[in-house]
Amino acid sequence: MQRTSLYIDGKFGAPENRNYFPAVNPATEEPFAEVAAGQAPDIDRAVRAARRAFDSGDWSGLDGRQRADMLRRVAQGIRTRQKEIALLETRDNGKPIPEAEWDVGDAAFCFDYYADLAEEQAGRSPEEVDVGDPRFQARILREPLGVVGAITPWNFPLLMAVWKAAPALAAGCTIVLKPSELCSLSCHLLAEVIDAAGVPPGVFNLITGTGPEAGQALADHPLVDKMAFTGSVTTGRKVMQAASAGIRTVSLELGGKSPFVIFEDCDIDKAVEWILFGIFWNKGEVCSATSRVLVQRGIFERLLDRLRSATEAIEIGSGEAPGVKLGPLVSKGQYDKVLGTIETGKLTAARLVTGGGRPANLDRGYFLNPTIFADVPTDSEIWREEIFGPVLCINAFDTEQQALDLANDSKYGLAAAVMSDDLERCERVAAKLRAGIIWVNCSQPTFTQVPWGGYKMSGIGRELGRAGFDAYFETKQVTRFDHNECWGWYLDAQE
Ligand code: TXE
Repeated sequence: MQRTSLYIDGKFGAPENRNYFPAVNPATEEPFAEVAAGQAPDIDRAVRAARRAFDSGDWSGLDGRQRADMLRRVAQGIRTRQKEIALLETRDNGKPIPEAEWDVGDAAFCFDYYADLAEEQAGRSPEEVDVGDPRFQARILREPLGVVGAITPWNFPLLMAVWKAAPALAAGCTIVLKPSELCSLSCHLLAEVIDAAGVPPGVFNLITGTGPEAGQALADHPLVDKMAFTGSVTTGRKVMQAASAGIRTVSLELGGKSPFVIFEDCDIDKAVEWILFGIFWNKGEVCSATSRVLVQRGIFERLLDRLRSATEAIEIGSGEAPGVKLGPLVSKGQYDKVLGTIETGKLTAARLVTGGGRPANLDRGYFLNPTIFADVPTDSEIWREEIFGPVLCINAFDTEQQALDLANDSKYGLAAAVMSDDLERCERVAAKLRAGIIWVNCSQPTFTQVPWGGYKMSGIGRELGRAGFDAYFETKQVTRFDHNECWGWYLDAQE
């Protein structure tokens, strides 16, 4: 069985304790690889390597164009190994192969995109600022922030790591990546690609391991300058608490319970297609999943009918099988959590429209039927809490204001979507939805060039786009006294 290693200071090697844990294929429930279980001593070695690499200036001091060349080699390396990485991602996570290939393509693009920004930044001169006193000259410089600790989840294992690694490396930072213990393998391949691209030792380090043993040690490490985290609110809070002890910057991308508002003037098939993609893509294990759908009453029952039949036609099975659109949930733990939440939903006054349990023909693997609840009490757990599985809640509304009130009544604010043939109305609603990502007449398409992140408890900071690059810089002012006279506060000004 394949065994993974840690990647520290440019070398692949075993964890100090020589411990490993199994990677389990969620479609078969069988272990298929052994993952290195890094712990605090490994994290410490990796952070020190990243610190040395940063402080030496071997990476941060390079011209952005040189870093860009290296990052483009990483992008090319990912593309060359796209099929291999996608297959591994599917075995580890369960997602259908076309979705995994999509992720790998996006990961390569992300490296190219930030390579372009690194190059652009290198060609820019520092901003000069008029401070209103001719004796002084002030400049604003941007410098790479330092050592980044990145903790990432299992739903897009490669992509969430790349959303952090690509801009951090492009900016000139060094990084220690701790992926989720549930899906670590594609990040191991990423380390191989980065190594082969010739990125200097210590610039990128990979420690696989559990959250409490490796993740917490990274979040607590005093030599880390910034923590970039994607995951649950509970763990995000711990990362932020640890950062408060060391006064470190954090970016947090946490959960969501995103609404999708559908007005009765729109085409029902179009709406159904985007609703399906909004909640069943990636098995609903998507932080921005539009898991609360609000449909104007005039088309509610017709749309629900069409949605039910389309949902029941979704092909469920191993992500490796052709034509499958819904793979198994990532793990036994996630399967039990989602099934448990469905059971609590059945106890409410909500109407179970379809799904609600295991597909009868699949007795192994963490498979669930795509599930829809309608007429859901808005104080119930299934309406308010993130489920992170293929479970949709759908309710009717009458007026635009009522839709907005229902949509915004959430502790989360990651994403929201609106659909109507009346574009003015879409824009009006988009302006009033309290979320960091708004989709109009669609749900979920995500582009590297635009910022990603949430309002309220969905997080702090933005990834992707220019904002995702800026997040890896410090700002420095250099103010120069440029005058022949003495300043004249304590001593007299002289000619
Ligand atoms: O998340 P965790 P889990 C939500 C989703 C899911 C729930 C639980 O609702 O059902 O969270 O998933 C690391 N110090 N999201 O338990 O624990 C962990 O090893 C430092 C939404 O997998 O947050 C992993 O690398 N790190 C989310 C990462 O945190 C710790 C995606 C995320 O795992 C740690 C994933 C600790 N004490 C889950 N404990 C999204 N926003 O997309 C764990 N980790």
